[in-house]
Amino acid sequence: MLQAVDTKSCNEAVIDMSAMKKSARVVNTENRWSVDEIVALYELPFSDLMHRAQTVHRANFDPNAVQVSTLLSIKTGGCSEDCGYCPQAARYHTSVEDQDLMQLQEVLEAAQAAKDSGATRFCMGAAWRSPKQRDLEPVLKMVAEVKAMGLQTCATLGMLKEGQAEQLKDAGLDYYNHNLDTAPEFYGDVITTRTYQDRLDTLDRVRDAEINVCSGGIIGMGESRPQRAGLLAQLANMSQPPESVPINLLTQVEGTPLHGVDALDPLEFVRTIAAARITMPTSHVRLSAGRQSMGEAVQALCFLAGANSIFYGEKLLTTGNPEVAADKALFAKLGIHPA
Ligand code: SAM
Ligand code: DTB
Ligand code: SF4
Repeated sequence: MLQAVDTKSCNEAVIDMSAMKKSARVVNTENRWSVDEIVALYELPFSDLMHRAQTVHRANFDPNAVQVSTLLSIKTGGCSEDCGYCPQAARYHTSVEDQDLMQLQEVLEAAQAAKDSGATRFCMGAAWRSPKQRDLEPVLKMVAEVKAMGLQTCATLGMLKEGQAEQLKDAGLDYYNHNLDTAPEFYGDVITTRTYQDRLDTLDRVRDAEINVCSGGIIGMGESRPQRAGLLAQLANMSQPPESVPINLLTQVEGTPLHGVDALDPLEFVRTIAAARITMPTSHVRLSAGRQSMGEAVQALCFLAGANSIFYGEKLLTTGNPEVAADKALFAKLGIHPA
């Protein structure tokens, strides 16, 4: 089982953890990062940090290719959890309107539209703490049919119980998104209805079912720089780091507890992308929520820092995202091609 890494005395704990992994799995014993080492990356002069990130990026990826995923909220709002950033938590009074699980046909229409506009992956998100078996059955059908359309499939449905990841794998799921959200030390300030270990257990189940892992977090929730580094250390020190690492800038939504926290300096966000790239050289780092408020220049810096995936389409789950036309224009301006 994956364990939350004690980020103060990091490396030994990580080695113990990897020794517990299944022997059949390819275990990455290189590129181990302490929190202090990651903080030291943040403290580099900006140009040195960007050069280092860009060098790592070029050694592992086409620097001008950006993977594009489209999100669809297949079940919206009314969630029992208390995630302090989330407009879909039932306990917060936000403008989100609850919506039951969508019908298969509507989901397929949205997937076709995403494919037509150039997305290669379709990610279905549900505001559940954890899917019940009766919730999962229709989602399995959606996964199978979206996959049959020639799109990569991704789902984010909350915590998975024993056996559920295998069902998703059998249906054709390529990626499962489940974020650690922040460092273990800050986690309790944001969420109390599920533990950090619950999240690690779900990621373990996804990994064991041989589904690609998509896991990252949110920056700008009032965490400190060492806590930002602590999140990256958790991800980078997994025995197999996630294939996909979404880095979200908090989208502040009125009615949520985190509405009104001090806005993050955009260059600190860029530094986080660069540190993610350096510490997880072969992972896709996704510039996720928050692009709408960033402007082109900050997004360009994020691509330079090694971000090579975005959410594409006018909506994330409940909040806005840049228009497809604006993203196409930005890609053209930067010489980026979608992958
Ligand atoms: N309910 C499932 C869960 O929490 O695992 C899946 C959907 S949940 C909305 C997926 C992720 O979206 C969260 O883990 C969080 O990282 C991100 N997210 C939610 N609200 C956000 C916000 N306001 N700003 C940035 N990211 C957000
Ligand atoms: C992730 O890391 N970011 C996406 C996706 N995984 C599911 C969600 C962002 C949600 C932003 C707030 C909203 O639109 O509700
Ligand atoms: Fe529910 Fe997911 Fe929002 Fe948390 S992030 S309140 S689990 S929908």
